[in-house]
Amino acid sequence: MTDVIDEGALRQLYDDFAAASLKPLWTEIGNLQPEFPQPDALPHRWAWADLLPLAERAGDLVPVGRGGERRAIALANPGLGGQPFATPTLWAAIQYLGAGEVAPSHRHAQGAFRFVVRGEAVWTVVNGDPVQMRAGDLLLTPSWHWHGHHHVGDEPMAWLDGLAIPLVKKLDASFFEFGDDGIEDKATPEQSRSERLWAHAGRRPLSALENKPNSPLMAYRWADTDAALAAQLELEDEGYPGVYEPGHAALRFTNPMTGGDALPTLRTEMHRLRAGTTTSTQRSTGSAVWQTFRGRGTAELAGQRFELAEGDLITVPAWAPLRFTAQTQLDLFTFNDHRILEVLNLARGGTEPVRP
Ligand code: GTQ
Ligand code: FE2
Repeated sequence: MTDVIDEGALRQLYDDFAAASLKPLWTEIGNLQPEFPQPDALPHRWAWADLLPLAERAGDLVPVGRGGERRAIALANPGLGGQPFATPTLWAAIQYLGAGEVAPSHRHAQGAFRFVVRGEAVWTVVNGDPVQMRAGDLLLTPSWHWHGHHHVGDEPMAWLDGLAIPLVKKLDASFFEFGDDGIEDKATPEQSRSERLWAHAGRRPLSALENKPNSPLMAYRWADTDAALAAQLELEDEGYPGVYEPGHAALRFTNPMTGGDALPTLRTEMHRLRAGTTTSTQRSTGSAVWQTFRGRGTAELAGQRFELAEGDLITVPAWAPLRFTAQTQLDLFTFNDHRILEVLNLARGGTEPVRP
């Protein structure tokens, strides 16, 4: 290399790189290989009190049916350039169905779940199995399972949808197929067939011994989640181990066949804080969405404070330090992409201070 750089020749080199569809590393390295995660996604809060009236207006103005498929309104992270993505990998939406409405059956490569803040008037029919959606329940729609939703009550219902839509888009792995224009089975059983077979903790039916990536259990009921969280805090009161950290009960929704995550692309958890508890501060690679189910509190996220009331949602970008404080008993649902990071050996993080 010569000592004196020929600026004109250099500019010509860069122009020729561009003309040849090439780009040098040395001008981009800070963006491409930062010392620690530099997410575009921003910490952000969506208040349920803002989301619900907007969903209701969509209910009045926008029919639900074949083509648009769902009256689902996505959280669009303000750092992601207007894309309908809560984080670079996670789709989170409020979906709304009015009395008697039907969202037609379809299936897609993207795995999905529903989490219900309020109501019990909707059944989601998963591969022909009608599954009631009630407050506090987590309902699964694994990849390539047929699903449609039908409303059988008088009061409209809104709930949270989570899907790996952004991840599957980035991986160019999307497939989609329309099903019946209605749904296969409009029955409204108390229990789905999947629960009758699989909702018996620690007991797997001998008819199904093959491990599958998706949980065969489509509904994780609030009564069971509530009891599991309450037991952790009771044991803490009695001086026995089991809570996640002091005043903080937590559980993960798992595939009863494997004990691993209920869905391969989305980790789902429920947390309960006693009134007055402040959690440890944690951060990690990958991103997350949290929704308040019951109670009030505060999230401190990368130096910002967000007040949380019932139904409120926050997005947690990669490496952003997060801790919660509970004003009342605080029940929080969360989903994230950490399982993907684990599979790829990219998971890092923990309690602050975290060394990269
Ligand atoms: O309910 O099937 O929020 O397919 C996005 C895509 C919901 C659904 C969404 C979907 C669904
Ligand atoms: Fe769907």
